[in-house]
Amino acid sequence: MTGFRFPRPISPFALSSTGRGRSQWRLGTLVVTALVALLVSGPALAASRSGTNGNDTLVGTSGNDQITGKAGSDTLKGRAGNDTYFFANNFSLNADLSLGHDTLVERANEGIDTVNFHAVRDAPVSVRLVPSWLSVDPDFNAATGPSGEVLFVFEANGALVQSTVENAIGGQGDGDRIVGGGGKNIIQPGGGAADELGDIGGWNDGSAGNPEIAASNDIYKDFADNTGTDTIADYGGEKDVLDMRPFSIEDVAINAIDFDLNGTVESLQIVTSATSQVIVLGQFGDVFDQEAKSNLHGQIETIRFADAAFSTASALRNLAITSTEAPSGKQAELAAAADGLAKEARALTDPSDLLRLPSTASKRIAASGTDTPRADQHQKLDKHAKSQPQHPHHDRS
Ligand SMILES: [Ca+2]
Ligand SMILES: [Ca+2]
Ligand SMILES: [Ca+2]
Repeated sequence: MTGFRFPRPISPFALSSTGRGRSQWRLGTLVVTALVALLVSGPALAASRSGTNGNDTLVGTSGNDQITGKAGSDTLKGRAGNDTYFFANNFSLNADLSLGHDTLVERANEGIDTVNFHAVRDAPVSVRLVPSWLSVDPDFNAATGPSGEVLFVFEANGALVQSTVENAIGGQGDGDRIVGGGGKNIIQPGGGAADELGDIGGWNDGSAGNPEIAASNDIYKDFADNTGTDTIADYGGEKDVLDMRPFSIEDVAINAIDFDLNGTVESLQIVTSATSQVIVLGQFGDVFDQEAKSNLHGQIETIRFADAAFSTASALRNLAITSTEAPSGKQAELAAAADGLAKEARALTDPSDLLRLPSTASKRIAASGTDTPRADQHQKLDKHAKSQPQHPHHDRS
């Protein structure tokens, strides 16, 4: 290299008799400065974190992370970004075969996050995304499944902090129950039959009842793997969406039905096969007197198919009439199955409790005026803390 020189102003490698050390120091500073700039301003890096069947603490990044705690009592922290948490059968079964629980940590400003139970196959999952009803029952911000429970609440500086989870995907088994609250929720049944979906944003059962919840605009989607009856009860909102894609209008039979058998047509039935359907309770009017009892206004404002979208109740109602009057070959087959399917759906539904809310707890609290659920939740967290093995872990939240 002797005798070879870069022009001095351009290269930090320039070998002057006096400036060598200083140039190298400058180079190092430049590189470090550039790296820091990249880390600070560059796109957030997402991570995929997977735990063991023991008790894990998994911490995401500021990007959109994928977090899988597996079995055991895990603490899952997505931090900022739109994170997805994955759960399978036995998702909080401890090594000694006792049932533990996972703790999900997501503060309100930390992205739009999803709990995905699609890998649960053996039993129903129940997901409730209603942190504003913690005072009614801690189960309103939690999810349960086969040998699994995940609490959307954590303890910080001795106080309980509610996590905010926006979206939920059900399991492949039958009988999932997913309920959204005052936030904008995306709810997916996840496959299987007899899934009950809904959103209680808009709830109002009077001053003596549970706290009112502001109406919210929610999305229900991904019904292609439904194998039986899925029902939707959405309390309020002005821009709710039922996304029936990939079905097109020709793939389904659409009926306006008298679900509560009081002589008035009020619900929407979308038959998707001879054995499967989606029912929107109260799409066209009051169902089971729940408008007066709890302020259920079941209308979904936009119903989207692969080939068309309907944004007014009247357009959909007209389509329901047309679908019944002049069915094509496939639609005739679906229409023939419709009455039997409606009966099946009625048998699955509890008219007084369409979303099977933890009503026992709500009555107990309403009667006593005490705050036992919070105590319950503290006990649960305390028990959890005691069941955790004593090992150092780095808590960065
Ligand atoms: Ca684990
Ligand atoms: Ca997050
Ligand atoms: Ca909602």
